[in-house]
Amino acid sequence: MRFDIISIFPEMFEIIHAGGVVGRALEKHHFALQTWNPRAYTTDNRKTVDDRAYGGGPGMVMMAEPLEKTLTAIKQDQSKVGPVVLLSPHGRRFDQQMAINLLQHEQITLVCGRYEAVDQRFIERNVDLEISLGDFVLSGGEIPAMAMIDAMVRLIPGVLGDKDSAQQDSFMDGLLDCPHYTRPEIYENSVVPSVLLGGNHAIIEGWRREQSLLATQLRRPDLIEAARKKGLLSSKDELFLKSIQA
Ligand code: 9WO
Repeated sequence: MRFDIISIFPEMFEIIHAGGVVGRALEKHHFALQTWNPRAYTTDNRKTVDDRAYGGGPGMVMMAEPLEKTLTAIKQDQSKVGPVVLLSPHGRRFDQQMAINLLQHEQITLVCGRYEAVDQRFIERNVDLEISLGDFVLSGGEIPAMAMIDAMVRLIPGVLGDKDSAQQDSFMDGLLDCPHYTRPEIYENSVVPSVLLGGNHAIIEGWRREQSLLATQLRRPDLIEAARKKGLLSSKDELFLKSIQA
């Protein structure tokens, strides 16, 4: 997977190199990343990328031309180009399934807007997909772009260890995670559930599944319904859910 990122703040993406799972994956060439600054594709001395909004109102709008010229440069540089994605609150809500689907492409271009907005003509002419991380407004698309990259890179085979990727599978059930504990056994008078100390793996797995179902039913009942529709709940799961209805 290759990510080409259009941003007037390319330095923000240096943090990806800093370490952690994603930094290591980059070092090991599990994916590639290149930033492209629209200021490099301006023609005026001031390298202008924004201008006032037609119709008035506060805030500046990102101009179509520097963004489109940046895209042209990416297309000239890359033999294969996948979808052009704009990070925007208007977009389709990002989730784990979208991360999986987008990973099927060899290349993705992420467009990070700044100022108040992006000229609609750039969006209509060039953007294949608008993606939102949630119903909030930020000052730019860079942080959502990095969040998307993080979510996708974790799914690339070999990036996580075997133990961690098994963990991914439990999220693939569409349920929330069970509670986790580590040493000490007693912390400020609060104990670790005894089932986890017993060493019976079948019983532990059964407890974890129930805890996942319980947390999901309480906090995100919509995910229970979705898992049910996908056939991800066993009859044992259904019996447990019935037992906690009270
Ligand atoms: C801003 C905006 C505000 C209200 C309704 C729709 C909106 N669209 C945009 C927009 O596309 N803004 C550009 C990108 C330029 C200004 C900063 N941008 C942005 C992206 N702010 N917030 C996001 C974002 C992206 C993904 N998930 C959540 C927020």
